[in-house]
Amino acid sequence: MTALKLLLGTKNPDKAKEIQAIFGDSVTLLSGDDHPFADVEEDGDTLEANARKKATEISKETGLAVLSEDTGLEVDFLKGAPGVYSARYAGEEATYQDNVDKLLDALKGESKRQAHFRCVCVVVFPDGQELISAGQLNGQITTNARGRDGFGYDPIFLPDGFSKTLAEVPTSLKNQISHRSKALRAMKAQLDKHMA
Ligand code: ITT
Repeated sequence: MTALKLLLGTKNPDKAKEIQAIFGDSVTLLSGDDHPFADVEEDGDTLEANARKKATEISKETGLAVLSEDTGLEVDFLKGAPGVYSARYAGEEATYQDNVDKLLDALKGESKRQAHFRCVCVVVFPDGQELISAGQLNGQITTNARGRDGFGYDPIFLPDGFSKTLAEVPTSLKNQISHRSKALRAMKAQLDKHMA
């Protein structure tokens, strides 16, 4: 049986690497380098809306089945912020470091530091059919950044049950426990059913 082909509808190379590592050879992921697509404005109010919008628009543009995802870090003390605004928490052109600094500042002196990453994946097929899945990783925001692996908010995220941040553990371990791996594994199960 030939592997399912999906265009990876993300412009974030850090995410793309993780998705490739999690899916392995079980799905053939096509790249935006070979199938270019325009930027999609992420103006939805929810992770679901943004993931769906990205997959739908990129599928329409390319005529391919597309996997997109939207991820947010939801901090309890901040009533779920930065959430859907995680990429631009410190401004439109914010770097990972800017966002991390702003979040550490917002939680300065605060002992309530529970948070979770939530990832929503959407696959849209050229005929408009759609599959959706989600994954969550619970943890705490540290008081300072630790570690060099991972990306985004990983250096300040301590998963429950771990004494190291997501940036201090090997990416292979992050990919076993992460919000993204949970959402992608759930998506893979749906894809297998869909293709059967
Ligand atoms: P695409 O929309 O092109 O996929 P993006 O970087 O805009 O890429 P998101 O809106 O989903 O993607 O990501 C929001 C931000 O959340 C992202 O820029 C990172 O700062 C952060 N983020 C996402 N996944 C993360 C992870 O696994 N670990 C740490 N931070 C993460």
